[in-house]
Amino acid sequence: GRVAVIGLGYIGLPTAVALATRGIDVVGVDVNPATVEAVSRGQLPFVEPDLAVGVSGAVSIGRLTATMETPEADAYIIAVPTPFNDDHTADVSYIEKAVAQIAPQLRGGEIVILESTSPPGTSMGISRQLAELRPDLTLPHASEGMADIYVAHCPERVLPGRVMIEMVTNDRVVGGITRRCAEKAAAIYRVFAQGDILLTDAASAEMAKLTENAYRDVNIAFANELSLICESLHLDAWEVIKMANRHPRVNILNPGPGVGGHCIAVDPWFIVGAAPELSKLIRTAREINDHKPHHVAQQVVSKASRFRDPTIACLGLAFKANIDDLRESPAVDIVEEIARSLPDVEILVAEPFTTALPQRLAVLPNLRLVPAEKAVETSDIVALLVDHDQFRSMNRSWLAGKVVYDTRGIWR
Ligand code: SAJ
Repeated sequence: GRVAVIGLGYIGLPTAVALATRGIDVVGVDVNPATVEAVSRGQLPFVEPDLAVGVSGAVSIGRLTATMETPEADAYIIAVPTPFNDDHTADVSYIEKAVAQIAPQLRGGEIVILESTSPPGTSMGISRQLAELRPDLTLPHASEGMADIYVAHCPERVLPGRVMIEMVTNDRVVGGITRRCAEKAAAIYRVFAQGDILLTDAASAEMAKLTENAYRDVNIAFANELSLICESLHLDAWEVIKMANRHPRVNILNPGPGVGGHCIAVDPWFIVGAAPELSKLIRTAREINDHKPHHVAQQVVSKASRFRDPTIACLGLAFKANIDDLRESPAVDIVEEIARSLPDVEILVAEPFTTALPQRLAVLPNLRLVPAEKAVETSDIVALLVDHDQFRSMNRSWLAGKVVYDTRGIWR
């Protein structure tokens, strides 16, 4: 059969490649003409290790094509973004648009799989939307027995930077509107998944995915709160955590400058949205992690007040170590806040994974992107914001005599 993957982003494209390189005919669908063009030529629209060779291979053997029109297919995998609105509610409009374009193609017997991380109830919503658009077809939520169309949720859980490995090796959760839906969806993932495939209902699968990222967020918040407490007590949080972690049942994560990325800083809000009165810890964790960049910026600003005409080095802009992704990055927020708070102070920014400052920073006249060595050399204050390997292995003697604010604890 043919699989249509809707959304050729960080998840959709690797999924399309994983299926196509194992002999499945895959049509990738995207609203962005540049993405469709790149993939059609066998090229990558973004950077992810090992994906480039997969795309060029899948396209050259004729198993992967890309288009802007949703085609007829036997299975549809929806992998579009679910951002959140200003009030932290989920924006499922991209999913609804994808479903609206799938609906006219259906003949009966197809499966529609939602991969996008979504609030509980979204898969059921897809089934209802399809029922409205196609009253001639039976949808699983409406029938006790057989349905014409199957709907399931199969959330991705791959780590950016390790997508091609984790896509194959991770266990997968597959939740169906009915058991039959889950079984049908599982058959598709068995084509490439080597991990276990766990069958459940759609809402449990939705909640399981959100729970994974909320768990990580809460644990990072615990570490971040500890770091604030230790700082106020003039203690080294990393030393305290290292000691505590030698207890056999304690495993505290690393404090940092805040939580970035498109998942962990977003998904917990979908749980809060589903049960606002009950999600006290999850909401507070989000607030602690969201507050951390402001705290870091203000610490650096207060250190600057000790100098008459200081220069500040900020090392790192990415949202985490050793990747080029600057979107939703606490480091970018911190650098912007420092630069805006100290308009007369020169700020030297080092980010080995980029050649240009993001627009938000490029407009600030007191900011410059320079190599790390130069930034450190010419500065009075050094703020370490990302634990890139390059910064870890930096010659420590460069830091002698500088005021250092290490938000990742890599230079202790
Ligand atoms: N961070 C810390 N301290 C830590 C760990 C992380 O401050 O101890 C920060 C990072 O610097 C970064 C943020 O948290 O700013 C998130 O980084 P991450 O590596 O924890 O996670 P992501 O966003 O790259 O990917 C997560 C993963 N989820 C979990 O580990 C539970 C991944 O498996 C998911 O597939 C992905 O979210 C997703 O798409 O949902």
